[in-house]
Amino acid sequence: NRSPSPVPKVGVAVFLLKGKNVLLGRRLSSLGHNTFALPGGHLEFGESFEECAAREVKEETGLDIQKIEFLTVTNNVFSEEAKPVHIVAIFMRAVLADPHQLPQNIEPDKCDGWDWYEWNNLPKPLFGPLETMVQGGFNPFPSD
Ligand code: 8DG
Ligand code: MG
Ligand code: MG
Repeated sequence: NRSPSPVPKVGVAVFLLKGKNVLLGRRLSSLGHNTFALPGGHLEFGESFEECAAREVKEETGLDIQKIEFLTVTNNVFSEEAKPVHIVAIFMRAVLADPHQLPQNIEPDKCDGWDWYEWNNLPKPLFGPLETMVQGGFNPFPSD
């Protein structure tokens, strides 16, 4: 039985910012199981990064976002997995279109639930790619 050669994929993850807080959820997927991660998912054919960010946040949390901006990109090779995964991760930031809107856990098979966490007091363990960025001093907030 031939399985196709694995190829890199593109992931888009969103730092949804509210005051000093970011939205995180504990992953229930096998990749990064039980770690806290940003909302996000895989880029679909023909999508812009901004479109993918808005779609994935809506699909996973029900939230509508605005001021969607590109922040950075990282290269993530999960070579320890049973099925190795290689994901080029695009990191965006955004804010709520309606600051009063509350996150819903729309994909309960993939996420334990969404909540706001203070940037200076992030939960543990963070999803690997996010942990690496935080360790490196990355800050998603506008600098002004
Ligand atoms: P989809 O089927 O809805 O398209 O995908 P998904 O099931 O929602 O994908 P995902 O794993 O949540 O996100 C895609 C990839 O993006 C993920 O496997 C690795 C990469 N990624 C990071 N950091 C983060 C993060 O903090 N959150 C999310 N959601 N993905 C991230 O490198
Ligand atoms: Mg996701
Ligand atoms: Mg998704």
